[in-house]
Amino acid sequence: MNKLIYVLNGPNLNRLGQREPEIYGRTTLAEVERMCREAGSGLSIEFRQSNREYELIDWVHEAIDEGAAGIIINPAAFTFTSMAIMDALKMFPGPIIELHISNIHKREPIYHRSYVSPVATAVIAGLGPKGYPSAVCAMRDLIEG
Ligand code: DHK
Repeated sequence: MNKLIYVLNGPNLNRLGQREPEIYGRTTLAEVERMCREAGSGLSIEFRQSNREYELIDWVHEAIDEGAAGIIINPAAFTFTSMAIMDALKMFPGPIIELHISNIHKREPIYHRSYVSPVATAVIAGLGPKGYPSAVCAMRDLIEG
């Protein structure tokens, strides 16, 4: 049975490609999903996006209940606001990769303190949309050792 990983995306990422292209690029979320599935051949990938905080929390719980091997999460703006998402991720037994398209540490101070980084195995930021397939490859190494 293929190892299962969840790729979760937070608010406004459904607008990827149109939204602030100077920061996030012109690649759409559908294209990002395609890149993840290519990089993740041999893995089962659940690729989701929501603008609702509770839905992202429910999907972390689902990943726990489904025995997922790993979670890749771009919490977007919830990165800097959500203790609830942090608490949900704390319960996940496998590796967690926090992902940002932009280098949040190079941006305004409001983007510098992440609630997710303290519970993440690793953080990828600033590689643009290509950060997603990189995260999938890194996750494969973490779960296949
Ligand atoms: C995406 C967002 O929506 C912002 O709120 C974050 C993140 C950065 C990204 O770079 O992927 O700050």
